[in-house]
Amino acid sequence: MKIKLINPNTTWSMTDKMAACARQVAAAGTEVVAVSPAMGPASIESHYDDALAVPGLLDEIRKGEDEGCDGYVIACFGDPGLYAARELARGPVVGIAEAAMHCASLIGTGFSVVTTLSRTCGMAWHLAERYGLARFCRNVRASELAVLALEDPRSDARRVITEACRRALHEDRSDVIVLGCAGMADLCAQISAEIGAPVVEGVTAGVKLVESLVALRLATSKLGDFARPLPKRYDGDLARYALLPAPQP
Ligand code: 5HY
Repeated sequence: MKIKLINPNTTWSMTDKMAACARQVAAAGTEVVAVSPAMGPASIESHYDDALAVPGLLDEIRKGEDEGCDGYVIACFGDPGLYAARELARGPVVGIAEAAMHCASLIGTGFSVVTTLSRTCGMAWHLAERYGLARFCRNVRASELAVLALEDPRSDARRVITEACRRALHEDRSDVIVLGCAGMADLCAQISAEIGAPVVEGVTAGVKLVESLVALRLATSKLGDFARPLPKRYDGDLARYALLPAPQP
């Protein structure tokens, strides 16, 4: 099977890092294709960034449909464009926040999210609510590292994030940690070993969830909200997003 891992920000070093993590857990028969869009924000740390990441993300979904991708992972902890992507894609589409939070809810009584800047904490709480997992979410903590600081060896990111995870276990009554950024994917195993608790990150969780859904021959239902968008005119720079009617089966 072919799973497309889409990093919605345009920082390819982060895309390559998360692709390596994804390929470590992918099954032998699973090809992971990892991309960043040709346009969009270099990092996603606000609602503005989140909105501007979506057109480029949807371009990658549309290309994936032509490339025969079986499923998709949206590798940004805000799960930008998740529902729009589900309308376009035939196969399953999973966001990394959704994947990580669901997995964390299966292995503990409560999780803390450790994310980047404080201003992104509200989004994490919103997603826990949206996915029906707020009762498992004990807290959302910011490391106060900017997303791109995770790409800078001088940021001491692993130590800063590990300390935030340790505090979360002691202060939040959490027994599982969720890493709140795709750029933290490579830190997961080391942090888990250092704090002595399960640490879930959404890139690998997302790949295995999509793999399982495809193996179960489960795809997004097109009977309700996730039906293909209606053909219509889009004006200005968005004109190229007009969709042809779905090919008849
Ligand atoms: C992410 N931003 O996973 C999110 C993390 C965040 O560019 N990739 C990003 O801070 O929301």
